[in-house]
Amino acid sequence: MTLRIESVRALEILDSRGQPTIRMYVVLDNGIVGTASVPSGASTGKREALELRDGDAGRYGGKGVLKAAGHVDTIIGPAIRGMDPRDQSKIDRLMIDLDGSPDKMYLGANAILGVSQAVARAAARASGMPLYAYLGGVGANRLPRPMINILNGGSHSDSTLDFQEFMIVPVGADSFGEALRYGVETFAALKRILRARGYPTNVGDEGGFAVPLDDNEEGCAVIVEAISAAGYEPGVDIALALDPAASAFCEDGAYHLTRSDQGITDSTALVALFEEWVGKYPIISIEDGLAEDDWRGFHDLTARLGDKIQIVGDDILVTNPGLIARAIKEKTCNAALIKPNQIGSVSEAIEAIQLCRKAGWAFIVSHRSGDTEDDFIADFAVAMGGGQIKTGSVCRSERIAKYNRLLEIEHELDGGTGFGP
Ligand code: 2PG
Ligand code: MG
Repeated sequence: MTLRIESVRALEILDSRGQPTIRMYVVLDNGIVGTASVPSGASTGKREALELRDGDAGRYGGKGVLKAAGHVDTIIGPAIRGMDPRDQSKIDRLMIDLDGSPDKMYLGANAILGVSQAVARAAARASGMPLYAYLGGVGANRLPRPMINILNGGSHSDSTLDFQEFMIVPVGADSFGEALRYGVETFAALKRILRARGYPTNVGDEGGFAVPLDDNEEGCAVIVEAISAAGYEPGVDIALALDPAASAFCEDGAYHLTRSDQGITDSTALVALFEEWVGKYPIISIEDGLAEDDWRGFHDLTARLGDKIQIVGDDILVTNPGLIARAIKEKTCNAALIKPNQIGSVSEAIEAIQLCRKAGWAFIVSHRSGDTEDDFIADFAVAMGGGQIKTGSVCRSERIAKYNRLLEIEHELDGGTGFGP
């Protein structure tokens, strides 16, 4: 079967924060269309591939993406016209070369990733396969374990918490659907508890409650309470995971916490705090516990806790195979967050996961805090063999879209073969 890309179009649309982002349409010569919408972060790592914004203060406060859309229409589209959409890595490589910069700053990582994902979707549709099977082959039958973000702090909400994400991981559930149900019931129990204490129950960017708690640690305590109130055993049925996103409260190498823990200013004290919490709460994963430039602090945290829990690099690694390779060598963490838009193409995100697998690291496919109804990452996680997925709370449709797609995939696979490593 011959397949050719006929045309590529880009459209400026809105993300879940009401900010412009980009949607692509890749049209094949047989009329099949693949689409993809690109997400956008708030707590971005400084080494992420560049999200091109117009900078025209007269439109969307400078955040428009018409330049990136223009690059798709005038540069990327004509260059990949006539190519076979199944040549994913060839197409990605061509776009990377056309851009020519290390961080995709000329064409924009938003432009390149959108086309890359839409090409994959078009190829999957044309091949008559669901996206996860097309990208992952016949062995793609394991679901990712969800990390569900039920308290939002940091730059994702106006709650008082310094730490950005307090997540629950239904470790005792033996299927994706059951894991999700555990999460939904705990989220509901947390709402009841917060309400009973007179707290507001409005939510932050990722759908977790944005609560003015006095202390970061109270976030862990109240979640443990909610797990029990929902009828589950903390640590056995449901564990905790944190993403402090420490770059956001680190300035000139010093950490500044506003909610208690004021004595903490250096990584040694922060590592000691995490160690204490891991002894007190069923925490199984800490992402960005230290800031993106604090490779030494990360190394210390991994040396102290890496044999007990997952130490995840997000801002420090930015899904970049080069940085992941360095972190593997230096034992900086033992897991990587995988955000396709941090690196800017499907092929490079796959390469990052392959590196993790080879090193015996875990990986977590992740959404962004500004996201859309696009559910690409759900299929992508299954294609990559499961792992874990981080896609926010169990409310707000841009988060639920991914969960619903995973329920659909689980059903299609007749349950699959459980969770992937
Ligand atoms: C993170 C992400 C996603 P953002 O820090 O892990 O939860 O946030 O998209 O704002 O970078
Ligand atoms: Mg993070």
